[in-house]
Parts: sequence; structure tokens; C-alpha cells
Amino acid sequence: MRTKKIPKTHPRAESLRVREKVKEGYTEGIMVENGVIAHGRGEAFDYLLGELTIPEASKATKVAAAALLLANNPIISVNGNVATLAPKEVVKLAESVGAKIEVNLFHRTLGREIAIMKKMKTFGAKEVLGVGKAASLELKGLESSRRWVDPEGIMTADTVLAPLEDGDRTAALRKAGKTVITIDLNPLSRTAQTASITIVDNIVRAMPLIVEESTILRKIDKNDLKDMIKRFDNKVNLDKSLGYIANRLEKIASIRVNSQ
Ligand code: PTJ
Repeated sequence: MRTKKIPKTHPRAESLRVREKVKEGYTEGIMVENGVIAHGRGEAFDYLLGELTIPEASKATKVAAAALLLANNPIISVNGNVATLAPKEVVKLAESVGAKIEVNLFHRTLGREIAIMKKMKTFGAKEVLGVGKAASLELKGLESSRRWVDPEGIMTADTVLAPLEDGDRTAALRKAGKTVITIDLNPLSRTAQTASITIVDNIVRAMPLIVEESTILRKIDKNDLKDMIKRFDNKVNLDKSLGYIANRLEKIASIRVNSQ
């Protein structure tokens, strides 16, 4: 069902516009019901952040772009939410850093894999790995359908960008020696805490920023990029992200208390 046009002046216009995309992704069979629920959890955390890219997210975004540029075999893992909310940026980033694209689903069906592959191709992807029998190898230490990976892709990648991921696969990928970059609005999630580089931001804001950073950092000396990664501490950055939320809530609460 089509919704009425969202007024530009609505204070939550952007969030409502993204909801429309979510509805479309679900109707197209790309996003699954659980993905819609996961999006709701994301929205709640975005509300706490103030629906903007916080300084810690900008920092992690730069480091993520550097890691992708330095990787020998980078890959972008795409699920239903990612294909719904940032298909264009996934293709742009893959081109910019020379990464492959692989479909990897928690709620795996061949129909969804094909729908996601087609969507990515509509946005210019030349090749999409992990569809059907191509996902022929099992990632050790995982029980979910996410364990099925493409030998040409995730299995042999050294760096995996896996936005809106689940904790089990993040841990399994790390255990397999890979650098895992994630985008997750919840700084407390297992994925956020387990990844090598966590961008605590909404995927709709983070993906265009990584694309932009990758084009800037491409011109920078590789040793400087390596230094940037060495200096980054994901745990510290996550703690600061939590601190940002805590300070923001404290400020809002004290304003309310003082005006009573
Ligand atoms: O398409 P599938 O079958 O692979 O399923 C995808 C979902 C998202 C359903 C699956 O991966 C899942 O269940 O994920 P989780 O474990 O709910 O984790 C999703 C994480 O993404 C949560 O921590 C959310 O807070 C976060 N999140 C949700 N929406 C956004 C987000 N992070 C960034 N941007 C968002 N828009």
C-alpha cells in the first residue's frame, strides 16, 4: 500500500522516508520480516544518537575505508536490509576499493538470494557471489545459514564489510583470521563488540561516507593508512560512542528536570 507523501517539514521526515524503503524492500521479497524488526531496533538506537553521524562514527568510517583500501581481497557481504537500504553505495564502494560483493543471508532462500542479486545488478554490480550452489563451503563454528559461503568470496577474503550482522558470524569470521568491519547502530550488540572496526551509525548515512572516504584516502600513502589502522582501538571507540549517548541523555534529562 502506498503511503501519503511525507511532508518535508516533518521533524522525522528522513526516518519516515527510510521506512518507506523498508516497506518496499519487504514487498519486493528482499527484506525479511525479521529484518523489519531489526530495523526498528536500529531506529531506537538512532533516536538515542540524535539521528546523526557522531564523531566516533566518522573516525571509524575513515579507518574502515583505509582497511578496505589496504586489503588484498576485500568483500562486501550483503543481506536483505543492506540490499534494501544501500544498494547503490555497495556497488560504488566495491568499485572504489576493488571489493567483491556476496549475498549472505540469515533467513536464506534461493528466491531472496536471486532477488538481491538482481537488485544489486540493477545498481551496476557486475558479479554477485554466494547465490545458490555457489555458496558451497561452510564457515567453521557457525550453525546458521550464514555459514554457507562462496569459495571465490567470503571464504578467501581477508577483509569483510558485513553491515547489520549477527554476532555469531562476526565471531566466526574473526576466528578465521579476517578483518571484520561492521555498521551497527547498537554499540552494545555482540557484532559491534566483536568486529575489528565498528561504525556506530545508520547504514543510510555510513555507506555514502565510506564511499567518499575511500576516494579521498586512495590518494594517501599506504604507510599512512597502516598507521591510521594501528592507532585505532575499536573498544575505546565503542566506549566513546556509548559515552556520547549517555552524555546526550543526561543533558536532555537535566534540561527537563531544571525546567520543571
Ligand atoms: O536478510 P537476512 O536474512 O540476512 O537477515 C538480516 C537481519 C538484519 C534480520 C539479521 O542479520 C538479524 O537478525 O540481525 P540482528 O541480529 O537483528 O542485527 C542487526 C543489527 O543491526 C542490530 O544491532 C540493529 O540495531 C542494527 N541495525 C538495524 N537497522 C540498522 C542497524 N544498524 C545500522 N543501520 C540500520 N539502518
